[in-house]
Amino acid sequence: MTIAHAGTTTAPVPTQSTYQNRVADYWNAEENPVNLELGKIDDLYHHHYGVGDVDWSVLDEPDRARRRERVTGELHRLEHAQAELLAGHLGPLTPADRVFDAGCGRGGGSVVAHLRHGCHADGVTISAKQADFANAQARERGIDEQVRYHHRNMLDTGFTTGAYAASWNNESTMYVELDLLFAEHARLLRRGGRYVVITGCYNDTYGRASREVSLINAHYICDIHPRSEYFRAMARNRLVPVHVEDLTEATIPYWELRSQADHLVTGIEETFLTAYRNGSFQYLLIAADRV
Ligand code: SAH
Ligand code: GPP
Ligand code: MG
Repeated sequence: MTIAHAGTTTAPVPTQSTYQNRVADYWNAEENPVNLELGKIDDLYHHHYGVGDVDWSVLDEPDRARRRERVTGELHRLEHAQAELLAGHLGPLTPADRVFDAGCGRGGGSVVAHLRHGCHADGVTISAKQADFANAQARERGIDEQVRYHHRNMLDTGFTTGAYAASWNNESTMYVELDLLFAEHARLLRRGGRYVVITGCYNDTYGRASREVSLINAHYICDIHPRSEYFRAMARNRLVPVHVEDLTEATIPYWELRSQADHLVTGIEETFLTAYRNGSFQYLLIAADRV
């Protein structure tokens, strides 16, 4: 096992499949303005969507450049609110506690959790480029002693058993088999530790995956799970839900604004809106206790 010091650590990744190599390629190459332009605002780089009501007055701004800037700021505010919502379910935590950010992207979520709780954080991403980027950000903030990012497989982290008071997946469960993922969280969390997931899942009451869900899978190279599978896999892995929240209604305004942000759209916006509106897809938060 490689011990974490300042800078990215890369452990051998024996379980990495061809699929996981393709996922890593996607994230090593990813440079969407919708992520980089938002992150630049306050150096919190998120790879997740937003929640909450939109301030629609941003679209009334007459000056084109200023309008773009305000739309960018508004989308970032909503993505940040999502990260704070998740971090609020991790606690209570102290600066002595350690948290695990599974599928950490460019690192924003671990920074938010650290700033809120003072805790130590270990973020893991399958993309070496993301881990390097996130570690550079932590150094610039002067929090690299407490917040560290690792280029590893979240299914097989090599971290210490029982060392974590809380852990989470923010929009990263659709890349892995849930049983393997939850087994690793259950191993890392101490008894009574908290696990939180925010994810897009397909709705079992609709039936199987809709056309829109399949389009989202193709767009991101992922495999969205049905809602039911989360609860089955948690029950099999000593994770007992304590709070479940359907965030679908809360995320739709973000997508409505994003679909009108000509300078930021990626082309997937209408698919998300259709998927949420036709009832085939849900945005879900689950908080669970490790028993
Ligand atoms: N949680 C972050 C990023 C979500 S994007 C945020 O909210 O901003 C999805 C992330 O999952 C990417 O960083 C990708 O590298 C990571 N990921 C996908 N499969 C992974 C795996 N097997 N192990 C570690 N990270 C993985
Ligand atoms: C968010 O990342 C997207 C994912 C992690 C994959 C799919 C998520 C679902 C809920 C289905 P991003 O911020 O990089 O996406 P985008 O570039 O579209 O903003
Ligand atoms: Mg994004």
